[in-house]
Amino acid sequence: MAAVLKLLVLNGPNLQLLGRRSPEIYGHATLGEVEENLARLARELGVEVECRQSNHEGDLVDWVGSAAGRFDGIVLNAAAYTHTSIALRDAVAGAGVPTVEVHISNVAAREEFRQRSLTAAVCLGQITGFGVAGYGMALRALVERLRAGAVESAEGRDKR
Ligand code: CA2
Repeated sequence: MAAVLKLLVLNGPNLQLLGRRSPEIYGHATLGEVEENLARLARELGVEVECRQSNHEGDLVDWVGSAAGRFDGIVLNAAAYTHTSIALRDAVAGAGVPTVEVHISNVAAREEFRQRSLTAAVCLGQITGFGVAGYGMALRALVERLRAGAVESAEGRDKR
């Protein structure tokens, strides 16, 4: 029997403020609520999910870097590091763990500096502008791809 898929959800700087400031941009749900909803969705999908948040670039780089062999996929909202971090892009590319980039707001419709993502090109794809529902969309997309064998799970990578 195939192992239960394990997905890592990473949130970057200032996302601990979700639901507490700027609701017109980021909505009313708190990060805790987003994580609870993802845990519920994971149970529905029959997968495991682990959620982490950090304001520190190095934490995100370390977590992505150590995901290989432990997680089958990553949902990544790197927040402002999306637009600045070559280190995070290199970590995503180097880990070889299928990653979906998420943005709560529609970054394409915001300031010019938000319209460049350093990480998107090394991700499977990007979901932006659907509010916090984007996290669930990303989780479903990853699970679908992994189950279809379109991308390799940690189990498959370990057997290589
Ligand atoms: O839309 C997104 O998800 C972003 O990744 C959010 C980042 C921003 O820098 C990106 O350009 C787009 C900002 C996260 C800060 O989160 C806050 C939440 C509530 C109040 C203030 C900040």
